[in-house]
Amino acid sequence: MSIAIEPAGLSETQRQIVELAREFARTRIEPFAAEWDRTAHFARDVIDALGELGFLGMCAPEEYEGMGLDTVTYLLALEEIAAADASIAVSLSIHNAIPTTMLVRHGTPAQKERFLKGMARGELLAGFALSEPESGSDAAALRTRAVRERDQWVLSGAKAWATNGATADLMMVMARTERGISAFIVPTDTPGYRPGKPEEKMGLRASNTVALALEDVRLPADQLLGEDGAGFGYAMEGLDAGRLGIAVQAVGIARRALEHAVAYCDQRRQFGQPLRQFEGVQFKLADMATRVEAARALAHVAGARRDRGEDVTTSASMAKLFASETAMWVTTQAVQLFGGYGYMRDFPVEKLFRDAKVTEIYEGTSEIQRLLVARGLYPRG
Ligand code: COS
Repeated sequence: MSIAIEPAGLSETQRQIVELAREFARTRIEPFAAEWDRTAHFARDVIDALGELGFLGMCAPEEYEGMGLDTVTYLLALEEIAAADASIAVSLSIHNAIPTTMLVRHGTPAQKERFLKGMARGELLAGFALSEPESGSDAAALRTRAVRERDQWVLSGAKAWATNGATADLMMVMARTERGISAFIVPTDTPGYRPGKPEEKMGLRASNTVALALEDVRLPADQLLGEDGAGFGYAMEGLDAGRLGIAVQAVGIARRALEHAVAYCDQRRQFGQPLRQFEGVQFKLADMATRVEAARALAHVAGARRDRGEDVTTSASMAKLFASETAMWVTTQAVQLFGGYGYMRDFPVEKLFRDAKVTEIYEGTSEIQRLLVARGLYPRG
C-alpha cells in the first residue's frame, strides 16, 4: 500500500493533475525547500511557474480562464505541493480558496474580468486580510474602517499576519462600513497600502507573512465586493474553502513525515536489527499511517460535499481540525523515531514538525474548529 495518493483510483483528469503537481513538486520545489526555509526566501518565481501551469486558477471557472476543477481534484493537487513544501502550498491555498471563491460568488462581471481572469491565469497573486492585532478568533470584532467619500471608499486600519501581504498583487481586505463588515478588492500598489517587514516565524518560513498598515487607501467605488455590509458571510464562505486547503496542507506535511519515518526505520539499525522490526516502532508507524489516511479521507468527504453544493462549514472544520492535529502528532512521532537526528536541521523531519504547528492555528484555531463542529450539532442555536 502506498502512503501517497494512489493514481489507480483516480479519474483521468485527477491522475493528470496529480502527476503534474507531483512532478513539479519533485523537481522544482522539494530540492530547494530546506534552503528557502533557512533563508526565509519567498519563491515568487516558483509560484509564477505554478501559475503558468494553471495552479493559480484551479478553483476558477473555465469561462474566467481557470481550470474549473472540482474541489476534490484541487485538494489532491494541493496535497502534492504541500508534501514538498508547506510554504508554497499556503500561498496556493489562500489564493485559490479565499479571494477566488469570494470573487466567483460575489464579484460583478466587470470585477471578474478585471481581477479573476488575471488571478486564474497566474498573473495576479492574491491574498486575504481579515485578522487584526486585536481581532483573531473573534473575526467580527475587526476595526479597520472603510468610509464612503463621493465615488471612493477610503480604508484605514491595521491588519495582522497577512499571508502574501507583501508579495501579492491584490488583497481581499475586510473592513467595517456604516452597514457592517464589507469586502474590498485592494491592488497592493494602491497608495497607502503599506506592508510591514516579513514576520520571523517558527515554520512556514518561506511564506510571506506581514502586518499591514492601511493609511487612507482610496479605492474606486466598484472595488467593493458584493453588497455593502455582507462581507463577513463572504469571508466565512471563503474560509470554509480555505480550511479544506489547510486540511490537505496538513495531510501533505504528515504524509511526508511518515514517508521519511518509514524509510528511516528500514535503514536505521539498533540492537542488531532495523528499527522497523521493533514492535513499539511498528505500532507507532501503524498509528501514523492510519491517521494520515483518515485525515485525507475526511478532507475528501468534505470536498465532495462542497462539490454537491452542500453546506460544508461543519465538515470543513472537522477536516481542518483532524488533519492539523494529525500533522502535529505525526511529525512529533517522526522526530521521535529519528531520535537525535530528528532534532537536527540537517534531517527533514525537523522542518515538517515546525511547519505543522501553524495548521492548528491559522484559518481558525483548533478551538474555533471545535466550536464550529459543536454548533453544527445544534443547527437551530
Ligand atoms: N458561510 C456563510 N455565512 C456565514 C458563515 C459561513 N460559513 N459563518 C457565519 N456566517 C454568517 C452568519 O450567517 C451570520 O450572518 P447574519 O448576521 O446575517 O445572521 C454572520 O456571518 C455572523 O456569523 P456568526 O454569528 O457565526 O459570527 P460569530 O462572530 O459568532 O463567529 C466565528 C464567527 C467564530 C465562526 C468566526 O469569527 C471565525 O471563523 N473565527 C475564526 C477566524 C479565522 O478563521 N481567522 C483566520 C483568518 S485567515 S488566516
